[in-house]
Amino acid sequence: VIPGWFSEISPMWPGEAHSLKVEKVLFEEKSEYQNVMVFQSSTYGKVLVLDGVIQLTERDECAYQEMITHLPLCSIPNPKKVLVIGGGDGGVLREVARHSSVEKIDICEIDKMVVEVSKQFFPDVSVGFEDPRVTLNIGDGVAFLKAVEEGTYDAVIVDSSDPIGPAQELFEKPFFASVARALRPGGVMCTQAESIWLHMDIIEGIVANCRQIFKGSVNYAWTTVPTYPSGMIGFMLCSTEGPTVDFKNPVYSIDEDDTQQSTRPLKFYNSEIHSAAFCLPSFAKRAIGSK
Ligand code: AAT
Repeated sequence: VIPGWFSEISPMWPGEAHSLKVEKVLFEEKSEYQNVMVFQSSTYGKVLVLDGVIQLTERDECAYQEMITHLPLCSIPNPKKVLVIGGGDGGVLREVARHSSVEKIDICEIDKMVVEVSKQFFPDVSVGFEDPRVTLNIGDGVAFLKAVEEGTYDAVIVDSSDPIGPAQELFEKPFFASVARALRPGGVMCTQAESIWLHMDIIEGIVANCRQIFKGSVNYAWTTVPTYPSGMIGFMLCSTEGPTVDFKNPVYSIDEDDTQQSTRPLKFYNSEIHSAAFCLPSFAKRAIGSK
């Protein structure tokens, strides 16, 4: 450990640790679920850390939040009801709110301290909570989904932390089954699906589970996020039986019709990068396959 630097050390990426220079620790407290820390970095703005793992930095959060949101929402026409699991910082809500077709945005985050800390230190991210279409539920996403009426949502976005800690069940088959149940026919799920450089075993497990549960399309996409382990992170995109969803060819071009364009233009996502996100390196293509 280098003094004055934050190093992201975890058994999920043994033998490596990305480091950021710390200007000042702004917050550190233990919540009911995890250790919550915010620091000012020298070059990535403020950083949110849960149990020693970077969840977002001000500089590169756009690459994650825009992709995890617009990949699913631009793949279907006129999404109306959207559920976010996790995502207590509000960044995914901010992105969902760009879609003028959306009428209702539910979010279920397990840890209210994440919401409070985001409102205090990350106003440009937590701005997502200000949209009147948003209803915040504090609780476990697994339990929340079990209580949802069948066929409620057009899209479910799982903005989850890594499968060590409170998010473990969000990577398991029963959870995917309740997501599929909560979706309308031809509805879509996008879930945080880790790195092809570090977690091919986890990804293969997610893919196998999703192929069994989701009878529509099942595709892996990815984006670059410099402050996430290995500098990239992937998403699992799935659709339920019903109208076919062709994830690789978006049906909606938000880049041209962005209701919030004037306040905060999209920094990362566009239709070209949407399609490109599904192109996989050969080793990943062999392991994941395509359908
Ligand atoms: N948008 C920031 C990126 C995240 S946040 C993941 C969120 O999921 C956290 O706020 C965490 O409290 C919440 N969470 C974890 N488990 C549950 C659960 N069971 N139900 C509801 N919410 C939950 C993800 C960063 C990925 C990091 C990659 N290394």
